[in-house]
Amino acid sequence: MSRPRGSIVQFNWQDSPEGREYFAGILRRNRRKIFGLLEIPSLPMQSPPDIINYKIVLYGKPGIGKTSTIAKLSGQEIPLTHIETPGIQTTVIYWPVKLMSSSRVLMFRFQFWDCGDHAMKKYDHLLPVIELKYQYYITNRFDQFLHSDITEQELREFEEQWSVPVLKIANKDGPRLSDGRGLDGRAGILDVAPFLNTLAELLWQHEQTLASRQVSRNSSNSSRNSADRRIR
Ligand SMILES: Nc1nc2c(ncn2[C@@H]2O[C@H](COP(=O)(O)OP(=O)(O)O)[C@@H](O)[C@H]2O)c(=O)[nH]1
Ligand SMILES: [Mg+2]
Repeated sequence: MSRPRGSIVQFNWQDSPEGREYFAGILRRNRRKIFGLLEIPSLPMQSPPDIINYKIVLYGKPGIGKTSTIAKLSGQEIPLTHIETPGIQTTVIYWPVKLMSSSRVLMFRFQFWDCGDHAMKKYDHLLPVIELKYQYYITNRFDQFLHSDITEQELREFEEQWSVPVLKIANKDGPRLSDGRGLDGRAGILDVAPFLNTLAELLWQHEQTLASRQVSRNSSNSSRNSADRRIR
């Protein structure tokens, strides 16, 4: 049974003094920093968090907003028109979160894979063999819907009916910096925080469930083993 959203991860932490200190590591001169494959953010020295790696593959029909979603999440400008994504583009997004229970900070490192239409067709034999650990459904264009068009209730019903968590996003550029040097990184972080906090929370929750199943399997194995020993 999944716990309600926001009960594992502190959803407003990015706006607190401590949160700002960690989020400063993913900003450079007030814009979102672009990370190379081997780069890591500078982190507060006194308590460096564990880094948790995930590969997130976005797939779906052309023009539905995969590239725009990654642009929004990484603080880059949204493409105004649909241009076919060449090959497979990867983008690294670091996202620190604070857990409710232990006050532990975790640094998620999401490596987003944006599969272009051509690459998708060319390598579609790969999809069944990529081991998809978890599947989520992303719904975008939330900037265009009036709130009454799709209610939270309908989203929750969809999640229950299909047993898949839904993440929603509005791929629309946030405010620009006053000197015109691009998008305001901090404002962008607040915009995407509900999405990335939810993603981190879902993954953390799934991992905890797997780990506890493993522990109970191990302990039932070890009690069976000790019973075996007693019988012998
Ligand atoms: N208004 C609005 N437009 C969006 C949104 N997401 C994507 N788009 C637009 O949809 C078009 C196609 O998106 P794109 O990311 O290139 O699709 P892809 O082929 O799945 O990568 C782009 O022109 C975007 O501006 C959204 O959430 N809101
Ligand atoms: Mg694309």
